[in-house]
Amino acid sequence: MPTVDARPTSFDFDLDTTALLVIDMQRDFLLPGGFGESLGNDVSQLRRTIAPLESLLAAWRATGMPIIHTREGHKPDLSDCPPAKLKRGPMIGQAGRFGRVLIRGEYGHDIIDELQPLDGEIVIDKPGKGAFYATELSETLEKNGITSLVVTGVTTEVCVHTTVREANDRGYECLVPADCVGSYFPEFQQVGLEMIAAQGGIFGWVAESPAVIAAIQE
Ligand code: TIU
Repeated sequence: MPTVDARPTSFDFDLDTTALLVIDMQRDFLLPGGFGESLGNDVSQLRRTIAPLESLLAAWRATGMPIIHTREGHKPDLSDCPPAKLKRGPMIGQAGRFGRVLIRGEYGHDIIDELQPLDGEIVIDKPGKGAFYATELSETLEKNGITSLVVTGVTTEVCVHTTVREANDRGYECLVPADCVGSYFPEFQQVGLEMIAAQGGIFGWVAESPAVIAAIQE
């Protein structure tokens, strides 16, 4: 059984029951000139996750273990966007540099070129921050016999955290590679990771991706 050097303890996982989750690596959040940057955010804080994620994805693909990508967004008529979310995110559905912001089918809503899903990889569209809410993720994991998740993507304290919390309550073991998750805010990155591994691993484990890659290549 592969073992990863992680916080707060080592993380043991079974190659047959572990999936890689790549959360919301979308152009709207990551591209210079896109929605995220238009809000005044520093996208370089997210873009530093791209190279480590490319390496982790390549290693994961070589094992044949499941890979699930998610995208945050809404139907073109916004019928799946709660008014409360729209009120605090008035740009949603408006014209942005890369199409209507966070709308399915728009260029900006899709995953960045470097991390495009390959045929056979699962893509889950989600209207919320968590990947379990109003999606087919639970059924997909059950169908594939998955009990552990390696959770990556953006942003650390928003969609990654919400998903890890949802997964934890559903009984999944979650490992978060620190270099493969990113926040626009360095202080949230740091404390977001600390919160996961605190109290003996209140939500899961935190590691570095080279340790995960070494473990799956053993
Ligand atoms: N994917 C995700 O985290 N969505 C967000 O809106 N994140 C922010 O940090 N705004």
